[in-house]
Amino acid sequence: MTITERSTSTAGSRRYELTQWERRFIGGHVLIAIIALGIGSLIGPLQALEYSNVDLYQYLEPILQSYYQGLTLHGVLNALVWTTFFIVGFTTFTTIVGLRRPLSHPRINLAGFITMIIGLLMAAVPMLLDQATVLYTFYPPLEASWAFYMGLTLVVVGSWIEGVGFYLTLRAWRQDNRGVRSPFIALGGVINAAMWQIATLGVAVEMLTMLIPWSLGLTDGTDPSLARTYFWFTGHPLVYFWLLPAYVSWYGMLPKQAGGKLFSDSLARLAFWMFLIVSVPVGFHHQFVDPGVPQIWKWIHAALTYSVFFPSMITAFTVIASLEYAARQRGGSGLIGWVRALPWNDPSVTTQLLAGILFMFGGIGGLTNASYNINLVIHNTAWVPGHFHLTVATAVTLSFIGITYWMVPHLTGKQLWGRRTALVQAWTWFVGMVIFSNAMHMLGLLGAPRRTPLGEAPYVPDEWNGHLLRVSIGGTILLVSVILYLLVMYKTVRGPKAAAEDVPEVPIAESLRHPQLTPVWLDRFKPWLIAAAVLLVLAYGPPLVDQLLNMDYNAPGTDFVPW
Ligand code: HAS
Ligand code: CU
Repeated sequence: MTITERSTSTAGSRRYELTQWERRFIGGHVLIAIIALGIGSLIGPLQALEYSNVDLYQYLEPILQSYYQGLTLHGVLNALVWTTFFIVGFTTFTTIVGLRRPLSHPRINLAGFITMIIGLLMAAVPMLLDQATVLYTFYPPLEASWAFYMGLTLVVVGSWIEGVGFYLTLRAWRQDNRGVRSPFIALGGVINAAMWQIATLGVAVEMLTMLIPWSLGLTDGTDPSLARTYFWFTGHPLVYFWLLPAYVSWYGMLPKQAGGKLFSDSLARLAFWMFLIVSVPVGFHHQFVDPGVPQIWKWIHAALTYSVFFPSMITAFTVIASLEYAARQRGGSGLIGWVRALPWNDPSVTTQLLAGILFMFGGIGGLTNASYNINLVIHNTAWVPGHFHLTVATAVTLSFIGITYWMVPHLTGKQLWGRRTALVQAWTWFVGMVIFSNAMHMLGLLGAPRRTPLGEAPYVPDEWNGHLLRVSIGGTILLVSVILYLLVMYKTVRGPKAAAEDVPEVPIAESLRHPQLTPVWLDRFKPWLIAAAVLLVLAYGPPLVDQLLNMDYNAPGTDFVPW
């Protein structure tokens, strides 16, 4: 095989300079994301403090009517809005910079972005008016205003449209670069967009055939069991839609920031393709206790869940190998001692390393959840938010924060303000989350329910009290961390233009072996899309047909949280 100069792939010397429009377009996504994270995270401590009986909600009326309205805003803004807007913005960035060419159809992407903003505004109004206090999973028979459902649907449709724009851009690049492996950071983003388009079919059907007609009064009742199946069809792959952009950074950027190379381009691609095929057919691991789903299908989805563990193990191996390579290049030595040689003084690196470390524990908790019999112990307890604050709220969110530490200065032509403040931000997040999530896991094991204002609960035994207090302490430390983050971003954006050499470059890691040596089958969509479709039909076809044949729209809606 001859490796041409043109095919230097993931890195290469030629850089792409973003146009002013591209900077503003990507920056617009990131700005909305950070505002959502800011508001959503400031609400978090209200819940955490409530656990030790400090009820700040009473002072916030009439802005927030209840614990549940606060919890809904916290979940929707952080888990849905911050993530989706950041991911679409970041994927626009990695597509353009990875392929070193502009979007092929920028109007398509612009239309997608505008659709997302309209959707966000539509969903925000009823949430703020307490007309959509249904939590971020919006399970019926809890009923929200039609505008909430329609708004969220538009956010998803907008992200689909932008996904089409990414795909068309990659296709145009491929037509001009036949036989050349697609640059990893661009390919990874497009695979994630494709996975998202398949995954969101579930929630799209739920919205269009159930929730929207129901909230408009066109149907009298609803079928909560069927709605949950549709929701988790999307809800589980949603967590990988959040995770994969962090993986793009861990594989394709972090090694460069640490002074090394990507250990294996092939393994990186393999992990992404595996996520494409096994992310979706596992949703029943959220429904182990649901009556309408036959036992055998729960078992099949549990088994498939273990297969989605593998790409994360591949990631742990490959990313840590890349980091070790980097650390040894920097003079690190020893079996574990090399870790100290990593650039811990770079806030963008430190955030992502700390995110990875906590993800190891999040992953172990995930496997615990997936194990059918153990799930019966922890389901619907505080253990579950303990798990997802290590995963989405740390592995993902802290990594995205780390990305903004170079990306926001890069987009605005500024220098990062307050490097030390940013480092304190990273460590306070880590420490706060260790305390918070450990206490939540413990509470879960002791039987404390999730989504419950435990400060008011009359049944709290003494043995929970220490953990409840630790939830509040951890939540307060996290509040400090969020405020520091917002301060760093604000000061950076408001700071003066920096000299070109002070503006961070885009870190794109070279692969240790030439990417052209990566097998062709790891660069082709078709076989993986076919495999994804086949597995999906096998894992969801029969149980879904069964549920559809037995569906009954007989549950009336309710607008309060009944537990
Ligand atoms: Fe989960 C519930 C199973 C991963 C998010 N999960 C949730 C919920 C959320 C969530 C939000 O089976 C709650 C939903 C709700 O509201 O009801 N989860 C898993 C499994 C995994 C997993 C098997 N979850 C995630 C990720 C999430 C996420 C990722 C967000 C981004 N989860 C479940 C189950 C439930 C569940 C059940 C239902 C529970 C119930 O009963 O309700 C796996 O994918 C985890 C695999 C991960 C690993 C870790 C690999 C480690 C790596 C780190 C490398 C280290 C580095 C740093 C780079 C095996 C890759 C090195 C640093 C140095 C200094 C060297
Ligand atoms: Cu899941």
